[in-house]
Amino acid sequence: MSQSKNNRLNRRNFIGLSTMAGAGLLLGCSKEETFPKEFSETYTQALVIGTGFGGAVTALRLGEAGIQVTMLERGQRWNITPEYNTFSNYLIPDKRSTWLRRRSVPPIGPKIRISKYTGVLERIKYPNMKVYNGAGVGGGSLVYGGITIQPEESLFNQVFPSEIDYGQMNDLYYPRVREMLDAQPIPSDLFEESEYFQYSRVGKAHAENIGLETEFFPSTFDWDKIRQEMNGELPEAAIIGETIYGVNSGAKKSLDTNYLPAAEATGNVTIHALHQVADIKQNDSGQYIVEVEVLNEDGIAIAQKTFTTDYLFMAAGSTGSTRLLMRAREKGNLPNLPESIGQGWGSNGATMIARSFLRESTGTKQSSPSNCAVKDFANAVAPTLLDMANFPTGIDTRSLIALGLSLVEDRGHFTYDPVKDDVMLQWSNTASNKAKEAIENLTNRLNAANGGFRGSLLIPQTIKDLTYHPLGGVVMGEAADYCGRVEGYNNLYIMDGAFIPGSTACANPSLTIAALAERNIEKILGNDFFGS
Ligand code: FAE
Repeated sequence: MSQSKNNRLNRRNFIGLSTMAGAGLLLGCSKEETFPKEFSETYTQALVIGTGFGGAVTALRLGEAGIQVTMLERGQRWNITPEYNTFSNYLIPDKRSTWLRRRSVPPIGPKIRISKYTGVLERIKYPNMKVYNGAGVGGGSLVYGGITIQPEESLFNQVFPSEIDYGQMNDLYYPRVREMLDAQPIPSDLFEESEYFQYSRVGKAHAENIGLETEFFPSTFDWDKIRQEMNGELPEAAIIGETIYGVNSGAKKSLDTNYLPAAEATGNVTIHALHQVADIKQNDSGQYIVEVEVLNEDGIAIAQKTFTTDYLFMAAGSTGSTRLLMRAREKGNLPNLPESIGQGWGSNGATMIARSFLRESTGTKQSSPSNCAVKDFANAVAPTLLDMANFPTGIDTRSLIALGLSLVEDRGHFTYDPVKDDVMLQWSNTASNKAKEAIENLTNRLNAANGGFRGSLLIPQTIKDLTYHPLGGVVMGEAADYCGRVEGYNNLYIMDGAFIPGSTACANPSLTIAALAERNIEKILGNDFFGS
């Protein structure tokens, strides 16, 4: 389609939106201050929704190939300030901690009243499952623990179809991501000598006492900055446990410090923060129309924009992309989307556990990040990886917490509610049971050999109804092909955790999501952009 016809279509759309807005004001159905005040329309060759792992990889590689890219991100851009006070305090959270809620929502610890704000951590509460996501430029990397772990081949092949070749992932795409993220394991002197990592040493020794292998996985925390925090050259941040609301010293190498600035440096990629995608449609020429609400920092829509694009990349995360695509299908905006969209969702078999009344001290100081994992792949219930985590309270609680990731088959699906125009996860109250049994099996063996009890004063025995790892909804080989092309439409791609079949095989997901995005964008560029 010619550019001028494209502009005509956009203008029609623009007038439609303006008329709707006017009607809204006349009917008094929106408060004046919450109603979008400005409208604009833009054409972009490629558009990426979301700036997390899938989106950041996609934008960089498109930009390097000379494609003009617009990235839309609902959350804010968070730059480390000279005063080192960018993010909310960890133990006493303020509004910057939380995405549009009146109470902070830490998975463990006190929930504090705050004002509604476009903070970094989102919690979505579905029946039997609470899902945590990052919100802001950098997506989940703003709130994540930096664990950059590659699944083992035999487990990977139990989850992923044979079309995803582990050898190729291992040789090309996993190393490509690790290099871009500059992910490094904990230096041995810090692990062996620092009082801040006493908890990790205890956890590792306990696992080895029952014959389990442990791994120092690469982390995207900057170990030099952690040393600087320890010796007072930087303010305390990671070393007092900052992670899930951001790290004020800048010790976390989130995507806004690597992939995203590299994408912008190509000169072809523009990131729009506080741009929340509301709806996706298609015009008569097959271009995608992306309708956006521009938010202020309190989350109030202050403008509407429409973007038109030839290539649309979905990277709003498992829950975000699935929701946008299901709504587009159910409302008839993209009616040819397959029924399989919304299916195949999994929690990555995540369960949190605590062990307490241990014989050894676990330290009064417990630094982020998590740095060592226990491999319990012969667990009698299900193969399980245990990420040993820190829970700094300032006192020696003689307890340990950890995140278990078990290879289980339970899956949920999303349904659409036309009245609310929203989707709901259907996750049964027994769906997390096998993962819980696997982690309890491991915990009981650890306690029997080393002393200790399940649970602690602060943490229940197991927390099985929440996940930091939403995966699936637009799954490879079902709702999309094996390179992320969504079924039913041309030039529509899924690049994020929604593409993954519910598990990343006993590994935290960010590395696999990014590596698959590297793989898929290489194939998409070769075939769909520059193919003969
Ligand atoms: P994600 O990174 O979630 O990015 C999606 C982006 O889309 C976000 O920036 C959203 O704000 C944005 N978005 C959503 N809806 C819209 C919309 N309508 N319009 C515009 N923008 C939108 O997606 N994984 C690890 O591997 N290691 C860890 O240590 C680890 N720790 C974690 C700790 C926490 C507390 C949490 C919540 C997660 C953790 N994860 C970890 C999981 C990891 O962050 C997650 O798997 C990835 O971030 C998912 O990447 P995606 O590209 O799927």
